[in-house]
Amino acid sequence: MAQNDWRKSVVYQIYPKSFNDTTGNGEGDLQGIIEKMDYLQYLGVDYIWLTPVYESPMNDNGYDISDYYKINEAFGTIEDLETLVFEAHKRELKVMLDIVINHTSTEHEWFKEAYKNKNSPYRDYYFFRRSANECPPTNWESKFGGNAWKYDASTDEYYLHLFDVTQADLNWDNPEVRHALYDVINYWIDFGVDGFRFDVINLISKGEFKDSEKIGKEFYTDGPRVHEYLHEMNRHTFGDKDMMTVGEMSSTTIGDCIKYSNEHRQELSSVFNFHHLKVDYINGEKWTNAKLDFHKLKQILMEWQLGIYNGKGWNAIFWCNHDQPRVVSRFGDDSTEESRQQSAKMLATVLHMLQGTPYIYQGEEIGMTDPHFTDINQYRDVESLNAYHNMKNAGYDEQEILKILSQKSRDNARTPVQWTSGTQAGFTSGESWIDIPNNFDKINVEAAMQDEQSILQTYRRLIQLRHEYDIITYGSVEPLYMNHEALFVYKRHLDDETWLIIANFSNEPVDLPADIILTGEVVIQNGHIENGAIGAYSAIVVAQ
Ligand code: TEU
Repeated sequence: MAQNDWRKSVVYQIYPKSFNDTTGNGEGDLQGIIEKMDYLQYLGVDYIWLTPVYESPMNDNGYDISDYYKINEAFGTIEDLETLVFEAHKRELKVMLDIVINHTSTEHEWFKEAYKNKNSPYRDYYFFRRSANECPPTNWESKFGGNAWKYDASTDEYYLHLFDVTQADLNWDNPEVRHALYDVINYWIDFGVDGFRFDVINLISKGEFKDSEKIGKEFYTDGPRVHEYLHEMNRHTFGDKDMMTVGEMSSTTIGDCIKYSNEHRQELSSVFNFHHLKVDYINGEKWTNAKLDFHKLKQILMEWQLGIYNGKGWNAIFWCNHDQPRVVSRFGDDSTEESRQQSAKMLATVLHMLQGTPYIYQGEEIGMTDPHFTDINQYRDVESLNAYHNMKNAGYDEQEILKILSQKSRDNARTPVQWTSGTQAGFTSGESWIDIPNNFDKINVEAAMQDEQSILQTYRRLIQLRHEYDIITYGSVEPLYMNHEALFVYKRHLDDETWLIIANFSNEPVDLPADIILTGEVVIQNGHIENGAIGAYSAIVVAQ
């Protein structure tokens, strides 16, 4: 168990547009990240992951890349990124870049060539298809709404876009495409980064283009040649380097994730899956209002804990990212200051004691909340705006739509990091590109750094614990009391050590089951335990 094993790492995710603005244009930039490097060191994380900073028309905030080798001017220059990597390394922080290679922007040179000339070699970089009738080639749906094929009258063909119409899917079956993408990865390895997050990487191998009963997912999710392609990518790029990689896997399975992340298969180091974040969907449908299904949450997390470990594979563990609402508003309780503080600490503890690599999304460490927007004009995200129009067309009432958006929109995560109680939360000297929740006077980094009891201090302690105690990284997991209404309980075991983790997800004290023995050393705790009951949103970890 090497001291520098990447498995002991904690990753901090940065969404540059909302992190810190140094130019006053209302959008974050690379210099803004450099400015906060000491803060990241203070937090104690090992890696920072930057969501895409490449040239992009920004229809999907950088997940629509128009040039893999250039930096988006809005974020800065290539020299800024060099400085960022240098400043990070100086502080023993590693840098991961986001690689989006399932699709490119339609502004990418490859697509522009492909689009204007049917005989161009670039045509086969994408999926252009004819249809036998008036309908698109298949009935597959875009993840952002509508059919996944866009018609081009000039050639009477359609191209495939699983996401926005400006994000055209790349044809990985074409070896030229694959090698062009490996060149991109190698360029950034030579640049000096330490790892990669691969966007929707389990969608790269499309199966047959046939009509679907399930919006098309079954044809391209964990598709027929995906493992072969990832192994090939590994061999041509990072495989023999000291790098950490994580693949974002959409609607995947445990079996496939073991294959993606099993070290002997030489694909990726680890995987993200989202099943535990669909526990407030109705029948798998995101654009609904639903409460957390607590049993389902425990069941899914534990199924993955038990399924993927013991040397089989490696998971990323996370509550938040730039696509998900803020966890304290979602599975915790932001209705009072006390419940926000306690539930954010409890959620952090319950997650960071699991096996896997924890990811902290900017602002999560200070318990930032959803902004609770009330007007459609406050939203910026292409997916949310599409969903709004689709729900309107389907006859939903405006208030109902706004309620759903305020629970589910990706913009919930995208409001700026609240640095201070000053103007614009210390994020910009101009005006932020998206509204800032009005709780920044209390919830901000400056205040959290001064308060010894803050959520931030809980996160710092959890990170230190992971670095100090091997049981958190390597220990096996034993789920307990799975049917309990309010408690999330499990044990970790390593050699002769046992740690017990108990978390109360409810807003009132809960009696501990009579056979729970709390003797041992308290490793971390928030809230209190009195007369055999654990307080509302409290959590405790005991080394026994
Ligand atoms: O997201 C992939 C993905 O499927 C989601 O998490 C997506 O945001 C969700 O399904 C919407 O309901 C990745 C990126 O994280 C996301 O920001 C991009 O928009 C998307 O890929 C396309 O590149």
